Amino acid sequence: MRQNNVADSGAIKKKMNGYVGFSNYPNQVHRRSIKRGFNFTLMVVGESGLGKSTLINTLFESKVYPGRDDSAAVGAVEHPNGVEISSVTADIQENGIKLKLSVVDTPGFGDSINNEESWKPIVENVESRFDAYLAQENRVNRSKIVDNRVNALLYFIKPTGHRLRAIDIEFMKNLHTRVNLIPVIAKSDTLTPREVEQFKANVLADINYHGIQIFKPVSDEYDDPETIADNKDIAGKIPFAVIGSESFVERADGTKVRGRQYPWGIIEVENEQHNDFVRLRQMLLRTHMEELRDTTDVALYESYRTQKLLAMGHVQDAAVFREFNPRVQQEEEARAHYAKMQKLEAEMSAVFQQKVQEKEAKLKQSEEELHSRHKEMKAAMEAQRTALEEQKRRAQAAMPVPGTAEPMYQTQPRKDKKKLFGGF
Ligand SMILES: Nc1nc2c(ncn2[C@@H]2O[C@H](COP(=O)(O)OP(=O)(O)OP(=O)(O)O)[C@@H](O)[C@H]2O)c(=O)[nH]1
Ligand SMILES: [Mg+2]
Repeated sequence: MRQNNVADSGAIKKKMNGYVGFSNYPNQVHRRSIKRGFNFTLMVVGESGLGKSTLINTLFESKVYPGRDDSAAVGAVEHPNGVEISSVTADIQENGIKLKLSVVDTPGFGDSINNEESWKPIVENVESRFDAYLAQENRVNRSKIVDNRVNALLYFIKPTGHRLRAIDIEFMKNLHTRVNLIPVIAKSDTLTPREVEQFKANVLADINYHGIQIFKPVSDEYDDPETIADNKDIAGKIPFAVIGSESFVERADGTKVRGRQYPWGIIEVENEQHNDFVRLRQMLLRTHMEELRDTTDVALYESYRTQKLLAMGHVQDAAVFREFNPRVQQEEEARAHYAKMQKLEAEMSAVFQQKVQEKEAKLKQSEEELHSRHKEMKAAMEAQRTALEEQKRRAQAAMPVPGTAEPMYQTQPRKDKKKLFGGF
């Protein structure tokens, strides 16, 4: 069932099954994001028939975390620049944090007469999203900015098993300063595991040779060992070898999983031994979502904006303007990221300390209250005891002394009493 063929439907309703996990990472979440929710836009591009639409459906329908189903979704369609581009959108809410996930599907290229400029409509689309954002930034009321900038672009590479083709290199070179480029090897089930490894190496070599910037998870010395290991693992999988499937296959143990059936066996989408789909999804939606958004905002968009303003004849402060140098930029991003983390940490520790102080003050207060209550009760008991002792003493005094018949004191005879009051 093809679900994102939206040329005429107008809207797609989609459900993101299961628990995504983006809210699990406190360092991924700005306070602003918590309050208003945030957007994440993923775009898929590549030659026709490489499984882009299939992968999108796989992504939306795969269970990220089995056993939970807590999302509702709305759909959207876009037609910027006249390119038939459709997007599938899901509104996901997790732990009170809202995420609007949009996956933009583009029609495959490679089948048109003019292949040389197949990247053009994509660049135009990506830039038009920057323009839309820029226009909103320049408005007086900036409180309701809609952010549809592309945060990551999956570029589908044909599984030839050889090297990158000219069309791939051309595309990536034209896009790498505009988007977080994530190359994936399409339909990786058509290659053997050995071929996949070799092909990955060739692709990476070509990417390096041509100076193409791709998105790579980078660790710094402040990351915890687990994150460092995770980043290394993810980085080692690039370019991700993926498979997509919209149907289920039966495993030897009888369970049904998303995958592809072959005469010799099955390939499972969500099996890390079979392909890198799970790792890719993890990186996009969990571990590196915030980093991808940050890079889009502070590096890619900023550099576009600077160029645009310069082209429009604005004189830019030399301190603000800098040549686009990916390495310098990366270092700056790392520094900015570190500063952000430090700030976050300081904020968190301040909040923590405040909470501790409040707790301590409260404890102290209730301790004091207890103490004074204790004192009051003690005084009351003391008073009661004195009173009782007084009573006891009097009662003892009233008792006849053993051995004498006479009481110790006598009441006045009645007639005296009368006499006493007689005068009134
Ligand atoms: N072997 C294999 N086939 C796949 C895979 N993913 C998709 N296909 C098949 O490839 C064909 C094309 O898939 P689509 O998802 O329509 O490809 P597309 O990239 O969206 O193509 P366009 O929309 O024309 O650009 C379909 O028959 C899919 O079933 C995969 O991972 N492995
Ligand atoms: Mg398609």
